[in-house]
Amino acid sequence: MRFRRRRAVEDPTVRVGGLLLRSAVMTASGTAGHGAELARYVDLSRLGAVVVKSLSAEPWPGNPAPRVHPAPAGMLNSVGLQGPGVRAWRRESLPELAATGASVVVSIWGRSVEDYRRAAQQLAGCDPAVVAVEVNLSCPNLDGGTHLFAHDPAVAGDVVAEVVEASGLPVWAKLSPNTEHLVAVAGAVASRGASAATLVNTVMGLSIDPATRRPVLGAGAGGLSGPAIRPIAVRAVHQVHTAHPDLPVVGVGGVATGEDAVEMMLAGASAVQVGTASFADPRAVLRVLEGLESWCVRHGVSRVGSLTGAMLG
Ligand code: RRO
Repeated sequence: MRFRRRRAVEDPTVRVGGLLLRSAVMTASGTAGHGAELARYVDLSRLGAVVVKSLSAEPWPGNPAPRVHPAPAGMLNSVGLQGPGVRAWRRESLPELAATGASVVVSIWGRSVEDYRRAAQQLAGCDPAVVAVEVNLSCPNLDGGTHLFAHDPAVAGDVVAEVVEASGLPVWAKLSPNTEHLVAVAGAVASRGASAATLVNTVMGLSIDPATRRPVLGAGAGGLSGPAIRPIAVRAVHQVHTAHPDLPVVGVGGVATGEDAVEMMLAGASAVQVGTASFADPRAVLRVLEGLESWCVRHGVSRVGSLTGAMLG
C-alpha cells in the first residue's frame, strides 16, 4: 500500500502585531502547566507558542479544593492562580520548556498595578524563547471575581502601560467576556501599548450540589470554559476586531477542532489558543493545528493568516 504525504499549507505562519509565529495555534494559559508538561504528547516547537499558567511576583497557593467540576459542554474551575512566582518559574520550569524549541508567552497577574510591574520586571533578561507577555487582567477567581482589572478601561490601560515599560516585550492583554465594556477596555489597552488582546477568559459561573445545598467548588463560584462558551468568544473576537481593526486579537474559548480555529480566525483572530480541550486530550492543541492547516489545503487557502477577519456578511 502507498501512503500519500499530507500536503502542507504554503504559509503556516501568522503575525500577532510585530511578532511572527511559526503557526497559528498555541496553548491557552492555565491548561498546559507552567512548563514542558505537554512535551511528552506534542512537539511544542510546532506550536505558535506555549502560553504558561499565570505567574505573579511571589508564589501563590491558589484556592481550596475542589477546583474543577464538569459542566454541560465544558467545565467550571476555581484554581485561584496557584503558581510558584516568576523567579522560581525561571529557575525551575523555563529551561526545560525553552529546550523543547517552543516559543513561550508568559502570563502574569497581580492584585495591583505595582504587583504587575514587579512581575514584569522579574522577566528582565529572560531566555530568548520568551517572545511575549500575556497580562491576565481577567481571572474570575480572585477576591470572588469582584475586582477584575479587565472591567475598567482606565485601570486595565494603566496595568498594560506599566508592563510594556517594565518588560520590554510585546504585551498581550487577556480580557474578560463578563463585561459590557469589552470594546472600551480593548481600546484602552491598545492605546496604552498592548500589541494584542487575548479574547476571552472564562465566563463567570456557579454550580450548586442540591444534596448539600453548597457550591460544588471549594471557593464558591468559578470560570466556565469549553465548547459551551465558544459562541461568546467568537462574538467577542468579532466585536473587538470590528471596533479596533488595528489591534490584533488572539482568540480563545472552546476551540477543540480545526474548524473551530477557522471560525475564530474568520471572526477576526490572528491566532488561536486551545485550552479546555487539552484536559480531555493532551494532543488536542496539535490536532487543532493540523486540522486548521489541512482545512486550508482543502479549501485552497495558501496563507493561514489570510483567514483573519475574512468572515462574510
Ligand atoms: O487560576 C484560575 O483560577 C484561573 C485563571 Br488565573 C484565569 O485566568 N481564568 C480562570 O478561569 N481560572
